[in-house]
Amino acid sequence: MSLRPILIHPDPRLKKVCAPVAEITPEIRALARDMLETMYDAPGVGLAAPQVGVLQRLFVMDCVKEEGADPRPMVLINPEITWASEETAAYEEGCLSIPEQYAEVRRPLQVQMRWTDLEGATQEAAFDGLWATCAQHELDHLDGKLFIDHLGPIKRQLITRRMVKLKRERARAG
Ligand code: K2U
Ligand code: ZN
Repeated sequence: MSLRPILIHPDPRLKKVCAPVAEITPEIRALARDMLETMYDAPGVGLAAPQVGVLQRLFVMDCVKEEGADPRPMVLINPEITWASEETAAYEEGCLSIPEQYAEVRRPLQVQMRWTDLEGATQEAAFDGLWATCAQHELDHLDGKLFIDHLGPIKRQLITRRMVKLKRERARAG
C-alpha cells in the first residue's frame, strides 16, 4: 500500500482519453488499493487513475459521509453509464487535481452504470445524490474531462491561471 502523488491541472495526462483495462493483473489490484488509500488520505470521495498518472479506465469512490457509518469502497473498472435521468441536479464540485477551487456543475440526478469489479465480475447499479455526481465526475476524468470543462471560458481560465501560479509556487518551494 502506498500513497500516489496526485497530478495537478494543467497536466496533459489529465486531458487524455484513457485506455480500457485489458486484464485485471496484480498491478491493477495494487493500483486500486493505492488509489483508495490516496483518496481517503486526501480526503476525497472519489479518485480516477489518470489523476495518479495511470491512463487506464478505472476509478475508485466511497461517498459514505455519515460519521461512524461503515465505509463503502468501490472499484469500477471499464465503467460505462447505461442510463441517465432527464432530471438534473447542481452540485458545488471540487477536484483533487484542482485544489481549493469549487464551482457549480449540473449533471443528471441519477445514473445507471455497468462496470467490471476487481474479481472480474460484471456489476450494474443505480446511483443518485453524491454517488451519482461523483461517478460522473470520475467517468469524466477517464475521458480527459475536468469539472471546469463544464464551466464558461472565463471561469475556466481564471481557475487554470490560479493552478499555474500554484504549481509555480510549489516548484519553487521544492
Ligand atoms: O475526482 C476527484 O478529484 C475527487 C473528487 C470527487 C468529487 C468531486 C465533486 C463532487 C463529488 C465528488 C473529490 O472527492 S473532491 C472533494 C469532495 C469531497 C466531498 C464532496 C465533494 C468534493
Ligand atoms: Zn476530479
